[in-house]
Amino acid sequence: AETIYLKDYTPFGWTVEEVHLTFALHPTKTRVKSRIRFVPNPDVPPQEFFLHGENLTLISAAIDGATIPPKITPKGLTADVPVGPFVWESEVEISPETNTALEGLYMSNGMYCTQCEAEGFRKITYYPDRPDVMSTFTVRVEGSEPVLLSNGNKGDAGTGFAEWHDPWPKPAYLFALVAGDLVNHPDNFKTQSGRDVELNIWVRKGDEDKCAFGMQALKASMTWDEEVYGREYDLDIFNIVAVDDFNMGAMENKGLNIFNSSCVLASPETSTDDNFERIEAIIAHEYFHNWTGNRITCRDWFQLCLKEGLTVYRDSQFTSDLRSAPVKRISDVIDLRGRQFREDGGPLAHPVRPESFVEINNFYTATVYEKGAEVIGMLKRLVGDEDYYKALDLYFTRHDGDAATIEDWLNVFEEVTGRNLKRFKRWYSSAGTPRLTVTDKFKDGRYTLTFKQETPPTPGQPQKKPRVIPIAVGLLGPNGDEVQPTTLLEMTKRQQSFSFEGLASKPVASILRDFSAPVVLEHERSNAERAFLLAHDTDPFNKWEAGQALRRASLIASVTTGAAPDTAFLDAVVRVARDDSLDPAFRALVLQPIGQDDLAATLHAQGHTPDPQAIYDASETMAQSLAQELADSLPRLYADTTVDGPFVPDATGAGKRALNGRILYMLTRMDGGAQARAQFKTADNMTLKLAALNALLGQDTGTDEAENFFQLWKGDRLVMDKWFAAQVALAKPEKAADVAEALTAHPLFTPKNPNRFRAVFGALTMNHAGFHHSSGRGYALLADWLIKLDALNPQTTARMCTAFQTFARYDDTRRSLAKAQLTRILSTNDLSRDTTEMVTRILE
Ligand code: HT7
Ligand code: ZN
Repeated sequence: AETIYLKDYTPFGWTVEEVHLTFALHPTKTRVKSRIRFVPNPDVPPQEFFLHGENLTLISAAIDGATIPPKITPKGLTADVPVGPFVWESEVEISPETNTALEGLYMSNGMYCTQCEAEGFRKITYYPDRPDVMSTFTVRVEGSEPVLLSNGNKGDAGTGFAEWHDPWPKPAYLFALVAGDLVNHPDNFKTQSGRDVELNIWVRKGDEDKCAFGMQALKASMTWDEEVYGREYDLDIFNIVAVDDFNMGAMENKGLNIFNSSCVLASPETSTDDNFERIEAIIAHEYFHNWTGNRITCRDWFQLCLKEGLTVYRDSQFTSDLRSAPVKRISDVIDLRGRQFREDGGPLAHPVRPESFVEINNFYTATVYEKGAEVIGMLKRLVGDEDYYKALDLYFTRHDGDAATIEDWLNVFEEVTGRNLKRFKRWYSSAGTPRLTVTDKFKDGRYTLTFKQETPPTPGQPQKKPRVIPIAVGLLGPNGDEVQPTTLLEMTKRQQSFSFEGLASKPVASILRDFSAPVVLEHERSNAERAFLLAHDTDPFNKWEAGQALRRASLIASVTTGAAPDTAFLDAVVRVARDDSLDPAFRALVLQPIGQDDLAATLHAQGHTPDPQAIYDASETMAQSLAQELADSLPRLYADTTVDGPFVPDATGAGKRALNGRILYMLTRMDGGAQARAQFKTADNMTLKLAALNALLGQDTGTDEAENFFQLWKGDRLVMDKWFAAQVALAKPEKAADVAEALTAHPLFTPKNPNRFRAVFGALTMNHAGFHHSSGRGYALLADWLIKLDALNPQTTARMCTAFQTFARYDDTRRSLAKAQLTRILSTNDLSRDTTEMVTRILE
């Protein structure tokens, strides 16, 4: 397969002035007619006229009204075209019903829908399917479905047809069409300049009662973007559609966002607090793309972080403003370490702006999204809030309507601040997570911190240059008072010292406050100091981080030396758990176990070969010890998590329920499950019900409750995903693969629905000791199913292959078992380009 390089970028030889499309819908014989006006681009040397097109049956093609015979290639077509402007017309036939890849036009539960990002439009019609070709679209949809939708504003409509016009030039990846027997949850919004916008969430009949929260989130997002970024919505209508079969979370098509139903439908009975928060964030994310992605798009797919990093950054600001900023920051860092650091430390590491790819779908990664957002957070920290918003204003005015690059983005910051960002730009070009080591010295009232940065080699990048690292630091005096409030140190060299003067005694430094840079901080310090920070740090992130450091040190000692859980850790955490003055959400985060995969990464970085079973055993012992230490307080703490009144999915209630989950988990270890069974019976919302079921399953019990849950919810596909996932995620390591395999035989299991497939196999891969069981059963089962899935849906298959990305860190037995499965996948006939690229990179 061909590798595409950033350095080879060349603009398209024509501009596209107008696109007219007509769809005559049919499950297996949809006809798509296009009429497109091309005008030669005078700035580009002449090139062969090439239009992308895949899996299309060409019915006819014409230029300026005269039929032509184009030359069809596996990737598209070429044709002889006039020297000046011309009108291209074509008609193609496609088969949505048999399109199981969920890319292009496909069917989900009888409804037509599209997914065009990144390169799906070429499966709909012949077109220059690249993000730097932008045009206005007029679309006519013909079909017997009651609801016929496309991008932009409404045009004529009548029986069996609807027309849509999108006045904003857009790349083809933002095209969308939906047709089906849908019902809407309507609302409206008045923008800050007084424009009335019709809002709709379209769902299948029966889901109408699950739209109110999403609509509220949409309106909150629209208001927030006006208030914080001065960005207003720009069409008369904004439609959201919920689709069951979808490869990712959601898609920001202009004026017609399409959502995985799991990312928009919510009700207290069927959705957890985590679901509500995620839905709110994804609705905001897709809405925010209207400016960061749609009005200003990407020149090419190498610039993906331009829209994704910025939009993730914006949605994290939104969640911080609406909910709790510290809780959001801590949760984001847990996620970053779990997914992005994992990627950055292994064979799939790539820069935030990659320089080459085979299949772009494989680069919708935690590095592009989450590290991309971290880079923007660092930039904002370095230039300050005022200049950040000035730079953003300039970005929006200067590049509105453009297909832009990271250079364009950094230029506006350079212009506004007068800074030279050449070194900072390394965050975009260099892969890998920097390790930041710190030592300190105190003499004559002067406290000196010396930092060293080093980034381990990553594929294709053996040597690393130093990066600009913003390090937020505060100092605490011996009595716990803050003697130096948060100051930003700007590290630019490999090694650099910073001093603080006039201190009465040696302070305790709180370093990398608010996780001011995506680095691994290596700071040798005593457990007493960590416990001190957990008790006194004024920075909520570092307060939590101190507890993590204690817990991590104790677990590593248990795994490597068999040591019992550290009493300094147990005492400190027990104090936090009992401290009613602290936010329950924060206490829940302190009580949350460290992921076993994360511990394996730490062990590996420290030169050990991680043993998944030993990590599991140490984690279990730790959890048991914590439950025992807290045993006397558990009933009281449990009672305090009661939330009176009807369920409200806000941060306050969610925080209490998160703590409920942690306490109940411990209580179940002590009372044989009595409280969890009672909670399971009486809970009136999914958060409490699932917490109870999880607590029971975690103790290898709860069979009756699982059956009861199934009987109650077997008609609700999103709740059933939870049921599938919980059983696999919480199975004992030696049973996990068997449980997963048994569930694949369940009548409700289907690999065709990505949510269901991920429920079972995502859960298996997240059951660290289960997936990496020394029998190799986890590896073999996943490989069996990835091979089956690849024939249906390459995108989701390739994404799920990432479960194997850490295989090289384990012992010889596991390594060779995993390698054998990867090799087996790679040798499959007709393996997709997506999966081939992924497995090849993992094996390199
Ligand atoms: N921009 C979108 C990314 C995307 C996607 C979404 C659904 C299905 C397939 C997809 N390929 C790429 C989603 C986002 O980041 O907002
Ligand atoms: Zn996005």
